[in-house]
Amino acid sequence: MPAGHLGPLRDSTELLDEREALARRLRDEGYLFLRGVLDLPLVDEARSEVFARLASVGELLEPAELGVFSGRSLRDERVASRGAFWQSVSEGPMLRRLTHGEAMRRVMQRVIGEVPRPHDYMFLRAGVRGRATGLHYDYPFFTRAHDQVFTVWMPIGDVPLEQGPLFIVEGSNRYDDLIAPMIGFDVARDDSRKATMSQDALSFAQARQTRLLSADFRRGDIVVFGMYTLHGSFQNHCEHQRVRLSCDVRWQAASLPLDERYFGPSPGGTTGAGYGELAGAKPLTEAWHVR
Ligand SMILES: O=C(O)CCC(=O)C(=O)O
Repeated sequence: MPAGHLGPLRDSTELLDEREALARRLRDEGYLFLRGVLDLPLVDEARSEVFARLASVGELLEPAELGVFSGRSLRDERVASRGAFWQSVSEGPMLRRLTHGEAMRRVMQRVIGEVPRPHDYMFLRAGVRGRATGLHYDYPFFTRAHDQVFTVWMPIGDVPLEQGPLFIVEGSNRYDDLIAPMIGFDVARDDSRKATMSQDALSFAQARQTRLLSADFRRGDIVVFGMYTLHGSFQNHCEHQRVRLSCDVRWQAASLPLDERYFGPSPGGTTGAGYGELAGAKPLTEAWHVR
């Protein structure tokens, strides 16, 4: 990344007790970067829980807590259903205590200013070397009922830049030329266009003369952003084959209507295929070689 196009996320942790300023920052910048707001031992327990499941299908070297990819997967040999396996990993008790528990609820109550409600369906991501997420807005996935939905992206453990964390495109919440044509776009109902851009993030940032904002994430940090904030993730470049573990969960005011796809004991997810539609349900395989 040329230095001019990479920048730091602005830390808004000190605004957590100032509801108006917090809301203004989210509105103005399209995101909130909040450091150390989660219970750190719980992050460690959630990480161990997920990594133990990946190790059980041969994807991690022992000790599994280090999260080092083994270079192979026995997932399809050992589990009857990819979707059922991924749902059970995504609903692990420690993970859910972290992602849907009291600390998260307190933070989101402050952000939303009302009793918050998280989606039951969540996107757990175990990214091996070479994995990245292309540029997109979350609008086409989550705004069927209304657009007052917020994504919470959370590293589950430290995720330094070399492991390919989330980035936010600075100022993208004011890109009216991209936002206006997106209004009404529902990715599950309109297959004539794609939610993810084909342009790579760096050339996009160069063309727009903007920066990709990210951080060396530490356990306990979160980023909250709205449906009109362009984002993606960098490629995992870790030489030691460490898996980048993170999740993203959507939150809204409990008083607002629900998009039923994402709630209940067996949520269908965006397309209705349940947890089986997620990239996370696929066995881990390295996407490319750094050298
Ligand atoms: O973690 C990633 O790779 C992408 C996350 C994302 O797109 C999201 O949180 O909406």
